Amino acid sequence: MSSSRPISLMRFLIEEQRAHQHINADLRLLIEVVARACKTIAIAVGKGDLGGVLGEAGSGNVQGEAQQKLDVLSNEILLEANAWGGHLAGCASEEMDDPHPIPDVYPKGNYLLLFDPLDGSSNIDVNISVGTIFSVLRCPDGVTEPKAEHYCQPGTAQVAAGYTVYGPSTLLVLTLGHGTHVFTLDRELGSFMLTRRDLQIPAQTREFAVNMSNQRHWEEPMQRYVGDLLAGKEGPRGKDYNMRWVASMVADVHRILTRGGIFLYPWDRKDPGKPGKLRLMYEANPMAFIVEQAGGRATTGRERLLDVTPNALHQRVPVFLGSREEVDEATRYHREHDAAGA
Ligand code: FBP
Repeated sequence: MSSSRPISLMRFLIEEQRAHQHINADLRLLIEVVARACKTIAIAVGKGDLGGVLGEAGSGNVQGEAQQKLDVLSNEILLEANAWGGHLAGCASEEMDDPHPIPDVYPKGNYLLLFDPLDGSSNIDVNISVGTIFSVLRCPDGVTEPKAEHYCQPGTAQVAAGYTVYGPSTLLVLTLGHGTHVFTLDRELGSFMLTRRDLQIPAQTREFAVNMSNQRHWEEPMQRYVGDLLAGKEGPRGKDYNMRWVASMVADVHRILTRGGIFLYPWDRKDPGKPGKLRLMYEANPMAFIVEQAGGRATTGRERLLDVTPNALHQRVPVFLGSREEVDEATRYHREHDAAGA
């Protein structure tokens, strides 16, 4: 970044709006409101036990998962912040079965916001980085009370996507379809400041991220692909690979955006009825948009993730994303397997 003082998120958005037609006042306001909500979540996360926010909430979500107190609190913070701004027609969350309508007392807007309010829930109580992931779609014309089917748009329809990492520093990573940019929260100023513009993921890598404990449940091409990584320079890939797995998607993806790598959460036989663990609409699609805008690649192992036609708000999908040549290689193993009709 040049020696000049970093610019704020607000100034960045205003300049994007002036320079390009892909952002208007409503979308700019929406991004600023989400960023402000993430600042509030960052404070709660930072308080930890002192704020009484650790541990389970005693309730479950539509995924059948036990909700953490911070899942529920972060969800409420995002709902409250986005209710009155007039930029949304509705929002949907990992923590809510159905879409959340904008209360009638407030004006409605043209955008739909989808979010995973607190990603990496299993890491909350052990002080490992967690985050918030969000995706923005247009509300279909003429729809005033958006239902789940109105949110089910392919990832290519996203107009913005981002994630916040609550780690040693709080980072907001954002794309509006014109590159991927990183903002660091200046805790003194209370503002997100632009610290990396137009991030580019290295095309090649020697690092992979996967939960290896699921290996025995993987299908053949996935077994062979990871087997060849582990075989290192003596194997068909001819180079040694290192492994990392934080088990917070935001942290694993941010590492990959910063220095390259491949993130893998494939389908497995552990629960054959489930097409994967991660959710398409508010985990896989926003991350795929961010990664592609940073020169990376994102597939299901077989097809481009952003081209997947959603059929349910909380549907799950296999995820392969990161350095484009490595994701192409992993996808090639699966497509050749299918072509061989094995
Ligand atoms: P949530 O915490 O939002 O449910 O997200 C799912 C997640 O925690 C991802 O962040 C992470 O990549 C993955 O699950 C970890 O899965 P596992 O515990 O199977 O390694």
